[in-house]
Amino acid sequence: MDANFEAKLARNENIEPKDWMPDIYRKHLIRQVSQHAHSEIIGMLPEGNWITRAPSLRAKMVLIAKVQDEGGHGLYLYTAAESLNISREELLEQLHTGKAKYSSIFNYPTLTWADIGAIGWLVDGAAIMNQVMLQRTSYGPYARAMVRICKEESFHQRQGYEITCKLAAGTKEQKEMAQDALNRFWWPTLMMFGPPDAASSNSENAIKWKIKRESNDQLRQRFVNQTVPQAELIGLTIPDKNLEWNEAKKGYDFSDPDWKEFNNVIHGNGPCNRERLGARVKAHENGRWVREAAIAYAEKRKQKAAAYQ
Ligand code: BYC
Repeated sequence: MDANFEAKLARNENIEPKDWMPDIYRKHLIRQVSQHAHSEIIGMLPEGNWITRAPSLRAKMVLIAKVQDEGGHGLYLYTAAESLNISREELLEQLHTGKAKYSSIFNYPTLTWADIGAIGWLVDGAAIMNQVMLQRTSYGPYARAMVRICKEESFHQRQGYEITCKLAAGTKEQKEMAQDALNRFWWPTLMMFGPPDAASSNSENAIKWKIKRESNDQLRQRFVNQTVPQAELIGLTIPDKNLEWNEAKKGYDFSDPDWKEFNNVIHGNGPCNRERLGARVKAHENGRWVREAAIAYAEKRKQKAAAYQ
């Protein structure tokens, strides 16, 4: 272990791409940052399904902007991952062959417009909870990418909460739709934070190297504490009979999600895993001519520039 690497971590300074770093630190980051990048672009799919069915022009414009932001987040994160000495092609190959994971949450279907509200409110809400700490992660390019991503995610969370508020204040059927979306997305959202600390194989190194600043359980607890009052304010009910304020810990007690279901989903057997990966591979194939044309154009410009020298 290089003393300079340890000293930088101890001083809370960022590790930069040209700095020496242990190979396991590099590999750990490639795994996490690429999983994060994949989540952003796979995350475009369930919401993208609703662009053509958004209930107003305003809702459509906002949703298009949000889905486009997710594409941008993917781009920053792939670039951060590439700075760890792995190519974009390799990263995408890992996604397309099922070798690399992406967030479990995107393997659930979006059945109604209320699900778009639930995704923004809960899923982006959970994503920010995790990503605020990642602004202080030890790897410089990842930390800097997170600053901009967090700003955009907070807009996403608000657009989702706005949709849910409107439905909750609407007709009886609209309120039921919002409640149904909350019932279906609550447990998968809690799973987004990863397995319980005791079962989190990567946490020890992640905390030691200041990649993660807080544990899966700490962030999950904070998310529950923040979200319960938001549900109560608009008359929706969190679907957990064991949910109860615990004055001693100044937080809610709540039930565990079904960790067996989580393990199934992250191993490729969730309700939409095959559909999502199929759509991604198809989009990649359909974009082949664009990539080839862009490379050919760049090559031509290089030749032209050389001719003038
Ligand atoms: N889904 O040791 P652990 C978003 C895997 S989306 C799938 O605790 P770690 C958005 C984990 O990879 C937000 N897999 O792992 C976009 C590991 O397997 P491997 C995406 C999961 O890394 C569009 C194993 O389980 N955010 O922003 O310490 C629209 C054991 O876990 C999950 C990120 O990716 C999961 N939920 O902690 C809307 C944030 N959880 O790799 C929103 C960056 C665990 O050893 N990532 N696994 O085979 C992280 O912060 C961490 O990687 C995690 C897991 C908290 C997710």
